[in-house]
Parts: sequence; C-alpha cells; structure tokens
Amino acid sequence: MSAEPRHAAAPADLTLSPEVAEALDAGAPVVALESTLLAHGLPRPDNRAAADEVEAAVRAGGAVPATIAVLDGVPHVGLTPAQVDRVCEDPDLAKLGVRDLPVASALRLSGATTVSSTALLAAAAGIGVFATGGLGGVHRQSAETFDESADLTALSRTSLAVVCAGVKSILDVPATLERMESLSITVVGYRTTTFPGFYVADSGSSLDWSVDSPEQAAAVLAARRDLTPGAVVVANPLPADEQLDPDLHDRVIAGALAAAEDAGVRGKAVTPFVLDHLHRASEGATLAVNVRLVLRNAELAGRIAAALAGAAR
Ligand code: PSU
Ligand code: MN
Repeated sequence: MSAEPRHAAAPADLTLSPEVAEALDAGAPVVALESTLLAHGLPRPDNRAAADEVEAAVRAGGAVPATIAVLDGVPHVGLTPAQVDRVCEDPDLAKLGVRDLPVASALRLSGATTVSSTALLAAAAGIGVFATGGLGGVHRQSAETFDESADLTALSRTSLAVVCAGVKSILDVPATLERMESLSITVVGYRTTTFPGFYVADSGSSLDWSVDSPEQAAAVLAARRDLTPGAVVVANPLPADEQLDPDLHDRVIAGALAAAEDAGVRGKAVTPFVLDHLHRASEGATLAVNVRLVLRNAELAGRIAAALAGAAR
C-alpha cells in the first residue's frame, strides 16, 4: 500500500490507486464504491456504463471515487479502467464478503466486494464515506433459513458513513431495522424520517432521526467515531416521481421470490438471482431505477465526504 496504513488490521498488500492515495494523504474527500453491485447486481453490459456513471457522480459531489475489488488476491482501492472492465466482464467473478477475503488473498483469487468487505477495506484505507444501492439484511423467511446478510455485522464494527436507499426491498425490512438496532448501527434518514424502500421511496417503516445536510451527516459520523466503532447509515430515498411504480414493485418482487424458492437458490446466490429476475420481469424498469438510486447516493456521498474533509481542516 502506498500510503501509511490507517487501520491496525489493514491487509499488508492493500493497494491504493495513485489518485486515491494522493487524495487521502492530502485529507481530500474520497468515497468508496463496491463492486458486487456491478458484477452481480447489474447485468452485463449495462454494468460497465453504470460503473463510469457512478464514479462521475462521486466527482460531481466533490470527491474522488475509490471502487474496490480483489484482483489476483490483492485488494485494490481505486481501479483503472481496465480493472473495472475485468470486474464488469468476467461472468465467473466471485462474490466476496468479509469471510471470503482471506481465501481470495491466500489463493490469489479475484472477486467483487460486497457492502461488508468493501466497508472493511475502505475503513482500512482510511476512507470515511461509502456509497451503494441498498444494503443486505434479513431475508423474508429468515426464521427458517437463517439468511441474514453479513453486511449488518460488518457495519456494526466498521466506522464509516454508508449512503444507501435503505435495504433491498426483497428483504424483510422491519426485521432488518430491528437487527440494525440490536447491532447498534446508527441510522439516519436524509431529509426524511421515512425509511426508503430501495426501488420505492417509502418502505413502510419509519426512522427516529434525520439529517438535513451533508454537514450534519458528516457531524454524526464524527460523533460516532468518537464514541464506539460502527457505521452511520444515511438512508437517501428516491423522490416519489423517480421511484418504481409501487404496484409493479410488489407484483414483480413476489414473482422473483417465488422463482428463487422454486429454483432452490440458497446462500449468496439469492440476492443476485432475485435482482436479475426482477430486471427481466419488469422489462428493465428495476434496472433503470437501481442505477438511478445508486447515482443519487454516490453524489450525496461525495458531498458528505467533502463536508467531512472540510470539517477536519
Ligand atoms: N446494492 C445494489 N445492488 C447490489 C448490492 C447492493 O443496488 O447487488 C449487493 C451489495 O454488495 C450487498 C449485497 O452487500 O448485494 C448483499 O448480498 P447478500 O444478501 O448475499 O448479503
Ligand atoms: Mn445471505
């Protein structure tokens, strides 16, 4: 790694791109971006254009983008265009959560990083703000399957702000909010106390707290860092006129979950299977909304990172 390690547990070979290393050294704003959403959440070839658009949205918000992936065993923070090509084009790229990182490292494997592993690697690099689409969480029927995303436990111990449109609406949203409370993950709405529902503006659950500006979000993160490790989730809803039609939403989600059940899909294949089914069943409507919400989150994350850097000066 080209900058000083900022975290005791940073992997020895954590590799920062020159632009990201320089920005971090200068105390300039940086936003981490995950690669699972590109490799496993969006279909090829649309994912490649989305990767560039998301990085541009971070820049529009005033920060340097740092897309994170593991290539040949090396965790990279900030990718070259050719490295983004690899992430977006390889149909066999692994999906790596935190528990998979040591295997990828030891066996020199490549993979896309989820929210859990991206958050860990970003924090290890000294990045304070991360943008994604929707967090993983508690799946419906989790009482039988025990399927709960490792995103939640990772965020309970990783100190950074995560800007998202809530949790994926294929999940049990109220149960996920309960688990976030148990895990002491701080959750604030961005200009709302309605918890967003990923493709739709309103998940039907509400929040205790909201922030009104990037500066307030940055101040909440600073206070969290002074208190105890753990993430601040900044839940940023789509405007109602940009959301997926709620009736179409409920219909296609029921169909996608039933298809996953029929196909016997399990484990980390569930989320990619369901998202792909939704994109096809809605004839691209969920795809367009998914990209739109990620771009909005990326731009807001850029503004929060800029506010964080400004407050530190
Ligand atoms: N947000 C999106 N699309 C995605 C994801 C997030 O808009 O595909 C990914 C994230 O990488 C998240 C993962 O960590 O889905 C959750 O997967 P699982 O449910 O298997 O933990
Ligand atoms: Mn799971």
